[in-house]
Formats: sequence, structure tokens, C-alpha cells
Amino acid sequence: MARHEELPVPVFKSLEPVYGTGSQLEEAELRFNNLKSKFIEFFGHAPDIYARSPGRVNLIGEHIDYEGYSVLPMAIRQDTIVAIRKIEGEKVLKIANVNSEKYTICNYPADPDQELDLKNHRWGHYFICGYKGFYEYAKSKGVDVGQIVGLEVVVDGIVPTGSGLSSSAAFVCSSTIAIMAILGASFPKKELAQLTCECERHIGTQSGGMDQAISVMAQSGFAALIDFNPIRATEVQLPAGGTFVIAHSLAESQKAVTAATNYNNRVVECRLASIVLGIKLGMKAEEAVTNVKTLSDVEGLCVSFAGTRGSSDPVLAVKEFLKEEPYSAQDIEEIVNEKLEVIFADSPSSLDVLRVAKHFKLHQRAAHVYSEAKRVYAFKDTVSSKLSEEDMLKKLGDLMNESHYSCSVLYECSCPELEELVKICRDNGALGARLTGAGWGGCAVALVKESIVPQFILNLKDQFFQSRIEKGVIKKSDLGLYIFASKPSSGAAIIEF
Ligand code: NG1
Repeated sequence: MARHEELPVPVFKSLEPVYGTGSQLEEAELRFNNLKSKFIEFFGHAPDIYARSPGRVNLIGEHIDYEGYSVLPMAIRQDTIVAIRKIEGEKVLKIANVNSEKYTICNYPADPDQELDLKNHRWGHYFICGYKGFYEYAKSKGVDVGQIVGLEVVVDGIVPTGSGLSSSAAFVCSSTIAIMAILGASFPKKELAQLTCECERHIGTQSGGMDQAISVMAQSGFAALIDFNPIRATEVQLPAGGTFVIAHSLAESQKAVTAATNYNNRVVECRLASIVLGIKLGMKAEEAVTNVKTLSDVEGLCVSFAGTRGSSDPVLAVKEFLKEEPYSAQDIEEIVNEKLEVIFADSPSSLDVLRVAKHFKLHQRAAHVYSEAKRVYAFKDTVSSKLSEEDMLKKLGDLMNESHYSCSVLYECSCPELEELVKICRDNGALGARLTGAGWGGCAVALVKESIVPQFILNLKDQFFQSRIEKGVIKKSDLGLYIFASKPSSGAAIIEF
């Protein structure tokens, strides 16, 4: 039988296979009805097709997907739905949102080669990421998708934005899948996972691929170990006695806007760390600059070095060869024998990083990546071990705590609000708690024993959210959006009524 990622995105005629039964189905029915009415209101007729794709929470494996390492996320029930219809004759893309006050209608030309104006960020840009990426991929595969047509689109997204729960990937994936379906194409899920990752890079972040992979390939009831090169998803059954509670720090992380100092900065630092390690471990400078792209490329050399010290831990090489003090651009240029601007000449977003970076913390970033990559496998092995449930949950919690420490201290992608929230989670009985997603704001995820979940949520409301309600940061009636328990949900789907 074909592995599920070899299959196309499923097409359903009803909502039950996606949303199950009960309150989740009722909520979905309301949203689909509303989406259809809005579509008729905006464009005068109903859509032809809907596509939906979920957000995700990453349980462990942060900031390592772009370094080629496996990660372990699960899809959440919150998703983005895109309703779509072709317009014959008019070559325009009209992108509306059910929340038309916050997200006003965006029009773009129906031109797959258009350049996105990244200096003027608009919410509709994410749809165009999918549009451009789809056409690029179809062309590269020699798939004929016919004449260029106009499209009418209405979007309904309930993944909280800037929360580390991948609202952007849910939007890009549902857009790409809607475009694929309306143009009569069909690609297997693993190809879509790769293609949507490349789509999202049009927004200017050097995205790693985890979010799109889980959004497209998730299976209800399971988290997944996502491997890259090639992309593959292996189901992971989580222990029944533990629940993952997601809580928002209420600090919004504007990933696309802060890319040059935060997300893309770390991608650049990791590349520089891997080149320097490669050289210190015997590669010629020129060879390292040309061939070494990620820390996983030089892991073998690091492990061989560790072997000379009776270990297999690549962090030993980091400790030996990368100084803890920050490197200046000049320090690195002397080692690599090349100007940094030349190394990154073909990556405009990396050049933006170089323009604003004061220094580069190569030791800390590499130590995080190698140790976090190991924790992902330790998490996966623990889940499938014969430990008692009690011991298993404790071990998983410990790994999550270690991951948070590494993200916070070595990778410096936390923030004061996340630190406060993670501490409150632990003080209230979480077995482990950590920031999830890119960080610098957004959500924390806590592993909590099933039996204490209701009290845990009440305590967090009291100790973290109440003061923010009083200050008017959020409304009490919206609390359910900012703290909730989450079960592993299903991945992308196409719905035709
Ligand atoms: P968020 O910002 O949580 O969607 C981002 C990246 C991931 C991964 C994590 C950090 C995008 C679309 N996603 O996730 O690929 O690198 O940060 O682990 O850029």
C-alpha cells in the first residue's frame, strides 16, 4: 500500500471526515455557511471548491528544520479555509476575507510572474505566495494548467496570527491547494509539502518546511516525526494520560517584519557556523563556502572529531572550535577567506541580515541546533519505549524543559512574556513547558496530566491572563482563543459540496 504522503490531498463531499462530530463539526458548519454567504455577498455567486489546511503546534525540535533536522509537531484543530472560483475573461485575483473590516479586499494581477512588494506587506501576499509557487512547480513538472484565468477568493482563518501556531502556513497551504484544485491539477501530499515550503519563501522568510509538511500531511489522532530531504511523515502516537495545553503569551511575533534581526538572522548564523566548523575540521575554505549549507552538512565531521574523544556528540566540536564570544564579520571573513556579502550574494534576505547584524553568535546557535536535534529523537524514542506512563510523561516533560532552556539561552528566541508564561505553567504542575514555533512572542505549549487540565487552565487564566484582561489587552470573552487544550487533528483537505 502507498504511504499516505504519496497520496493526493483527500477530496470530501461533506465535513464529517475532516471535523468529526460534535461541537467541532457544528462550528465548521457555521463557518462554511458563513463563508458561502460572504462569497455570494462579495462576488454574486457561490464558490466552486473549498480547501482547508490546519495550523500546528510544534512539540519539540525548534529552529532545526531549516538545518535539515527532523521535528515533531502535531496539527491543531484551528485552520484556514479558502473558498475559490474561476472568473473567465477578467485576469485579476480578488482576495477577500470573512473578516472584511480587519482584512480588506486585495486585488492582484492574474500573473504568476509578478513580484511581491515586500516593503508594503499586505495580508493577501500569502495567497500570492501559493499562486506563484503553484505555477512555478507546475511548470517545472511540465503540467499543463491551461490559460491563465482570474480567481475570486474568500478566506476564513481561525489560527491566531503571530502566535507560533503557523497561521501563515495554514493560509499558504490552503491557498495553494485551492488553486491546484480549481485548475484541475493534483500532486501527492509530499510534493505539496515541499512546494508549499518554497511558496512561503516568497514572503521573505527562509522557512524550513515543518509547518507546511504537518499542515498538508497530518493524520487525525497522531503527532508526526517529520524528516526532510526527502520529506517524510511518520505517525507518532502520544501517551493517552498527557494533554498538550497551548497558551498565548500575548506578545505578537511578526516574523515577516522582523526577519532580518530574528528568523533569517539565525538562518545566516547557522550557515556561518557550519562553514567555520567545516574549515576547522579540515575542509578547504573555498570548498566549505561552496558546499556547506547547513549544520547537518558538517555533522559527520563533528561526530568524527567527537569520536577522537570517545564520544559521538557533535557539540564537542562546537565547544572545541567555535568561541563563545560573538564573532564580528571581520573575524569570520578571516577564517573563511571571503567577504560575507559574497557568500550570500544570491540571497537578498540574507544580505538584509548582514546589513543590520552587529555580531554573530556561532557557538551558541550551533550548540542549540545539535542538542535540539538529539532531543527530537529522544522524545520519539521515549514515546515508543516500554516506560510506565508516569515515567514516560516525566521524561517527555524534561525534554521539553531542556528544549525551552536551549531556545531561550542559546538561541535567544524567547521574550519576557514567554518566560513568565512558561514559569507559570511549570509552577502549576506542567510536566514540561516550552515556547513553540519561531518564538520572540507567540505561544507556549505545556504537557499536563489529563486529570489536572481543567484546574491548570483556570490557574493560568488567573495568574497570567486576568491582569491582561484588566489592562484591556484582551477581552474576557476571547480567552478561549488564547488558552486551550489540543488534540492531534487532521491535515489538509479539499471539500466540494
Ligand atoms: P512559525 O513562525 O511558528 O510558523 C517558523 C518556521 C518553521 C520553523 C519554526 C521554528 C515558517 C513558515 N515557519 O515557524 O519552519 O523553523 O519557525 O522551529 O517560517
